[in-house]
Amino acid sequence: MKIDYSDKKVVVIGAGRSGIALVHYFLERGATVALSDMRERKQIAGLEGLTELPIRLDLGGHNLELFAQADLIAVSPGVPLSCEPLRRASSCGIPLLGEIELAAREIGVPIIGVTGTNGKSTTTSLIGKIMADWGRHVFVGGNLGTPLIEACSSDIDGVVVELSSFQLETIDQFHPSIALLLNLSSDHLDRYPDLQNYYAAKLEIFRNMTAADFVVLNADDPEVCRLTPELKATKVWFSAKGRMVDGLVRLGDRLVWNWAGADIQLPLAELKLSGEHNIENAMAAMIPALLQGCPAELAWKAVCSFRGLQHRMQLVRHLNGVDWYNDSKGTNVGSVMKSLAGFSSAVTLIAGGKDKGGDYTLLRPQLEQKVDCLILIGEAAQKMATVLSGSCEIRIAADLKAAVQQAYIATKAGGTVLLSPACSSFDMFPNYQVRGEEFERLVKELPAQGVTP
Ligand code: UMA
Ligand code: ADP
Repeated sequence: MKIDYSDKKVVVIGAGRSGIALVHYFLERGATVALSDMRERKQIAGLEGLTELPIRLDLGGHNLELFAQADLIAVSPGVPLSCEPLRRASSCGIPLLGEIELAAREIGVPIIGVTGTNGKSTTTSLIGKIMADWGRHVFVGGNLGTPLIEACSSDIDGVVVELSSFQLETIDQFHPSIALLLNLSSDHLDRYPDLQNYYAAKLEIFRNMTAADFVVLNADDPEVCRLTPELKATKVWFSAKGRMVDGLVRLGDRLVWNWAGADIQLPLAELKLSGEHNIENAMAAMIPALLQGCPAELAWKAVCSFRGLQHRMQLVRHLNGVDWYNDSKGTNVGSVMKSLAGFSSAVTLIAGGKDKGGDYTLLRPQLEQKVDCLILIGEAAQKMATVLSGSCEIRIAADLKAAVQQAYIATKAGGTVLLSPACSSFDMFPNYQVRGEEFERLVKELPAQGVTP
């Protein structure tokens, strides 16, 4: 049922996807709405749809007087709670609520929440695909792209939501009936003071879970095991390394559902997604379906018909004997390590972007073994070049176009060019999708045969 906000003055912070969805949500529920963004109007895309609406637009900075008059401040995930205007508002006693929490207060159907450092979008999409093929009408979104608040206006019987640490920071009552924690490694150290704070935000997903709920955990991830000893919900594990846990175990070329005496085995050969990490994602995605009684064959068929998401290890072009891959969503060191694991030699890696404080030295062994040339772009380029010096040939390019041109010249037939940045895109692009699209466009323009572009 819709919550009545008709006597409330709401300030929405951030005019991105979440903020715009929040504006519509609050207007539909009668609130007096203002939208505040630190950027100037000309820097913000997508405001056209708001011009006719009865809202106050407050752009080019955050107005503390406006905040002080609010009954509630609705915060987009990209806006840190530690920023000065929000800290001041909070100290005046004004409630700060995130988009996920606001949505959760109204969503009346069971929620499957997916978090972890890597593999969230793929796993969330896989669960969504299984549920849809099983005939369930589920909302699939969250950090994946469609803000969860949009689920409030949908006629659905379930939710599958990808949750970032940013989104989990502001939850209070949010309560998934099944929560997945895929893995934990370093990320977002440009927002968190240390790894512990980043992990703590991730673990918030379990905050309200009870003995009636399930948590799906990766038995092969030491940090996940270390940080989840005491949870109220029932633990269901997955192990792609064959650990005999209660849950889904990979044994050679089969997955075995080792749960409550079940006799279910699934042939791995049918999986279309490539890479060890996608076996983990497929395993994690199967568990909610199996727990909910979805026929195993139906669920596995849905997983096996999934071809993967854009900007994740996508083959863009085979040109002059060279494979060009777009892995623009490889935005942290851990994900680049997984992506490189799929190659044995002769890789030209294009990396760099906005530094998130990751430990790039972890890439050294793979750079030494399989990367012939590392081409760096963006704000992080110099730092990465310094810490990775000596591991392979390293060049710095002025922009993505120059990087693609250098890769075209440097990579011989039989080799691979991989865009997998280990950084976010926000220094040079609005988001990772635009970075990936630009890469694909540039690659498609390259001439066949060895003509210098
Ligand atoms: N802004 C302010 N004040 C600030 C900081 C930012 O006004 O102090 C403004 C910016 O100027 C900008 C707006 O906030 O106009 C952007 O808000 P946002 O960063 O929350 O972005 P949205 O467009 O609302 O997208 C967010 C998620 N973005 C982030 O968490 C950074 C999207 O995840 C998500 O798809 C979307 O909500 C819907 O749920 C993207 C992402 O990069 C994919 N996520 C990170 C990741 O995956 O690593 C966590
Ligand atoms: P997320 O939504 O968590 O960023 P995605 O499913 O979008 O994850 O995948 C992004 C990138 O992360 C992929 O291109 C791949 O390099 C890497 N990746 C995907 N799944 C995993 C996993 N289970 N473990 C480690 N890395 C992964």
